[in-house]
Amino acid sequence: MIDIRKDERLSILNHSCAHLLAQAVKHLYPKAKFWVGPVIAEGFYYDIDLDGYTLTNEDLEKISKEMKKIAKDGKRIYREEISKEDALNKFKDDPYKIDIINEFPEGEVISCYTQGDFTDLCRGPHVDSVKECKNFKLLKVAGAYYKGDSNNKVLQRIYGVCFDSKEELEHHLCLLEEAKERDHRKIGKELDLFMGHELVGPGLQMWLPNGATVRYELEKYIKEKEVKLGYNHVYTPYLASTELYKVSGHWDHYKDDMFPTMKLDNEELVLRPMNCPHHMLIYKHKLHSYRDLPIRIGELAPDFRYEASGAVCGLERVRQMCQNDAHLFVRPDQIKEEVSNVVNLILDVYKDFNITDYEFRLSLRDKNNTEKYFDDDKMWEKAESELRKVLTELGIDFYEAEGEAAFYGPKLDVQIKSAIGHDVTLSTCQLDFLLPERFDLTYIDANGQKARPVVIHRAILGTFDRFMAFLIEETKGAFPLWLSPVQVNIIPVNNEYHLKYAQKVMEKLASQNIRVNLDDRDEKLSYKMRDSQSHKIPYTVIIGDKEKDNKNISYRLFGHRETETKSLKEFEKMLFKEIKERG
Ligand code: TSB
Ligand code: ZN
Repeated sequence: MIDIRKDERLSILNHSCAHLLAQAVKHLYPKAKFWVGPVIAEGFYYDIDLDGYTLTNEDLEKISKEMKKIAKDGKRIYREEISKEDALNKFKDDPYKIDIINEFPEGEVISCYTQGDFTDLCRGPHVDSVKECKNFKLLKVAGAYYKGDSNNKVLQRIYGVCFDSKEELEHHLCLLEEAKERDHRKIGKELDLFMGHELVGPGLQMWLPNGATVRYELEKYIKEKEVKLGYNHVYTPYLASTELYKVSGHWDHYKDDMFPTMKLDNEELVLRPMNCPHHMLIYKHKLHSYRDLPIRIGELAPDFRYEASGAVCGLERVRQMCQNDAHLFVRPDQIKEEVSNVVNLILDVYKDFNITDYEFRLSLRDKNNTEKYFDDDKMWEKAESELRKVLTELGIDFYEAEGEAAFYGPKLDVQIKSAIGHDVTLSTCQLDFLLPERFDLTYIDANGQKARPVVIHRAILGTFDRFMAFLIEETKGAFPLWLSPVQVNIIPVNNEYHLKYAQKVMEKLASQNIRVNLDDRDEKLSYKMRDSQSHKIPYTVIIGDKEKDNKNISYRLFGHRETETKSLKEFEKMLFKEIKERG
């Protein structure tokens, strides 16, 4: 989906359309007061004070009609530059604009744009005439606190988008519709994959049997891969003493993202937000020689983070998550090779899942934010330059983003876009010189001296939660065979004549660990066939007279109209091959 802000022409057009919206609202609601109307990735919005009135969809239609009328009139848009004093005078009845004007530094030029009977304070630039804004769509309206502060008044935020041509607008609206259809929350409900409940709370999802099956397969898949690459998996507790996080530095730099402490008698416990501290202790538990390194400790590990209730989103952003986590303890001379191995593992996994739309991001600290990031310039510079060097040498394209690092070090994040346009991190690989210091980790080097290892934190699938959200949106719920909750659905044409043989087929497949369902409901064949498709089951087997008499099966692949016939043996062989290859 296009990011409107990244296209100069579309930015100007959408910003002009926000003014057109404000003008129409002013016509229909003369008492309306306007706050700001910026361009966003999805188009534009305008925050409007309607004195407590909540706009309905019918209102949006009326506003839209008025906008069309104004656009048709085709008034020119004029720019005017005025002094602060004149601006204060001109907008004296509009407290929000006065607020903006007062924030202008003395002496700076203030510009206004006028179209017909409407003038708005604006830096510009704008298109020449309101006529250019005629291909727009108002998308929705929502409440938004003035200045984003929940102590303030709720304003009406109207969202819209504008294009140069009707065709471009329609194409964009089609994409939006498709994105809505792909939203993992919608598909998750339709396919019974996961659910939330208000009695459990925001950001706390329950994986239903279908979703749990997919997750179990993902867990097996990634664990097998990691074991082959020399990882050792552990289990560690989800709780720890607050002291652990004081040692690690989480207490100073990550406390706001954690659930509050549980105080019992003279103990203080906390739910862990990350697994690194536990893994540091596992490393420290034994003496290590330089020859033992790298040591790779992996865990499929539940973590708890106090995400804002407004920010949680289906499985994409949750408060309890399960990381596909590992910490690699390496010698400084092994950083390059181990980071490369992690990057290659990411690329290998992406190939298996056919993930092609992603970007590598080098996430750096914000030097001025000493609260969020551990304060040691030298350590940061070393870690950042090491990671940058490895990436450059690997020939990986990446962009840099300040303020996105972990508190303990810079990260190489893989960014993807969700269906509804969220930019989120899927995989991550992080370089850390700090935690080995804080936990006083050592190994014995080739000269028999104590030396400090470096830690690489990495999560390939990220969390199973977020990966599942991504996978649902990528596949639209039509999982590959090896992941499908139900792999084969058997439909007897007529229960009276074909059920017995159908049951036999089911038992045979089930005994070979194929996930199979027998649809023996007294419904029409066509209904059951449609139902099988809507549940996105990869193979639908049909058992009728021919199949029963010849002792074979006929099947239809998801999304196909043709039916193939095979002996049960051949069918099984084909399934095994496809499952094994995880194609
Ligand atoms: C990789 N200590 C490291 C670990 O060793 C760590 O915790 N890194 S992290 O903070 O970046 O989290 C790892 C991954 O978890 C992220 O890359 C992201 O894919 C996923 N993730 C983070 N927050 C959430 C959340 N609230 N919901 C779902 N997944 C999340
Ligand atoms: Zn970690």
